Amino acid sequence: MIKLYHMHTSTCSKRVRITLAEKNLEWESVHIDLAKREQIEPDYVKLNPNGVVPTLIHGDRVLNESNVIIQYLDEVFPEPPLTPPDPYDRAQMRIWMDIFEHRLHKNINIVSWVRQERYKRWENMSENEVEEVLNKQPSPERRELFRKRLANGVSQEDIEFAEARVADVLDLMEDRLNSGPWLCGDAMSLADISVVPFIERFEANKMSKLVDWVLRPSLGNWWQRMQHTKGYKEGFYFPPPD
Ligand SMILES: N[C@@H](CCC(=O)N[C@@H](CS)C(=O)NCC(=O)O)C(=O)O
Repeated sequence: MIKLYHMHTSTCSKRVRITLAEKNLEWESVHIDLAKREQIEPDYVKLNPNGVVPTLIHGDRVLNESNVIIQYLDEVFPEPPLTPPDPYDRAQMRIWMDIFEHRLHKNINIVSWVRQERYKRWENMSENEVEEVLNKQPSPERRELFRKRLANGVSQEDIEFAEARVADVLDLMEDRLNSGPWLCGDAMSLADISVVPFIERFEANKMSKLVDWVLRPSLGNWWQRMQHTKGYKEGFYFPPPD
């Protein structure tokens, strides 16, 4: 039995839903509402010590980290394979996934704070309430990140720097996709799945240059291809809870 703790709009949750759909796996949904801070409730933190989504439960096994979860799923449910057979291609796949999490996701998150108005989750709270929520954050890094953002905000300069770092990653992808339809190997892999949820986020964040496919035509073609995959069609969207 597979149970996924996720949020309908979360990019990391989408990675897992897309992989589950590609593999045609049945799963039970437990929706975690980040705006209501359900991710830092003590019962959930027992499953995910960082207080983030997603978390996957497979039988009695608990897994965190979306890129690790999708690698686990691909190993346990090998059909259809989403990892290239060649060890070098597999290494490249993991490098891409690392770039997507630690460069792309990290920088998108900075932009989303302003453009997706994430700061509004902290409005209309007294100083004590803010402090209480910060202290409930299980991860010291996230606690400090929120504390700094609430104190100093995110400047236009920060946004421009973050957007430029995302553009660097897209340039790397364009370069790679000039010589083949997928990021590594001959078929779609977990690397492609790991990044695809972010493309829609560029539009939502009004990062129009990043979705101007005249500037990056190979990436635009890849994006078209990805939207036609079973995983994307079935896993990207999840109905919001009532
Ligand atoms: N590296 C983690 C990152 C997870 C993460 O940042 N999840 C976001 C949603 S995409 C979250 O739960 N944020 C909670 C918050 O903002 O407090 C993973 O890939 O699973």
